[in-house]
Amino acid sequence: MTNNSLRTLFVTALTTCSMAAMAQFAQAPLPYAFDALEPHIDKMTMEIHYGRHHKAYITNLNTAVASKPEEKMTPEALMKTITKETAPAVRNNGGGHWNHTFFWSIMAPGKGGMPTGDLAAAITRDFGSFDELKNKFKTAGTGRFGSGWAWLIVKDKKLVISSTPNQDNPLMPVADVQGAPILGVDVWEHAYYLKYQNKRPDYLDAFWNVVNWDKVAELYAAAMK
Ligand code: MN3
Repeated sequence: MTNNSLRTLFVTALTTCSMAAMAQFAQAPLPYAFDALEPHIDKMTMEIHYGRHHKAYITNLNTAVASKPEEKMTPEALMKTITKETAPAVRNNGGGHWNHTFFWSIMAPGKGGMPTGDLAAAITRDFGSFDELKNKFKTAGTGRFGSGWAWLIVKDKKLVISSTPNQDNPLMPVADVQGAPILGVDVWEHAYYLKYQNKRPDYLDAFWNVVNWDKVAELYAAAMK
């Protein structure tokens, strides 16, 4: 090996180490192609939403927590520390990172349909019917003025629908209603404007076609343990 190639190797190793130390929070690959949720959620929206919005939350979060204890936390542990006193950059970008990672995971191509098993039984028990859950979830999403999220959560072993402003979520002690999220939808305009413009209700109707009920059922089971 020449001196030059040794030197290149050494510099590469150093750069890799310092990058890893800086970038505590990282973006997992999208679990499907950008166009996989078409026609319900369009390719360009997914490219911009995942590639720019979500990515920017992570970049800004890493800057906000650099050399702070929060840097070592898991995203979920970080959410559980968010109070009114938390720096807005940590609350907003931390929430942005957790929320979007969650959102990508509860959608998938070729999904939709009806929940099954224990989850379906719990929906009937707590809402009367799946249609009633959908009505209440849509009301939470359309009723959130400005930007935010609608959620289906497990709270005290029951299913509850709630919504949060901005990038808050039900894991945060600052949320009005706290619980374990098992389903959520982004109602920021960046999530739907290219395809649906101002028609947020149409986007919320289309969302059901891409819900990954297998994943939601898994989250439900974990939350009930
Ligand atoms: Mn978003």
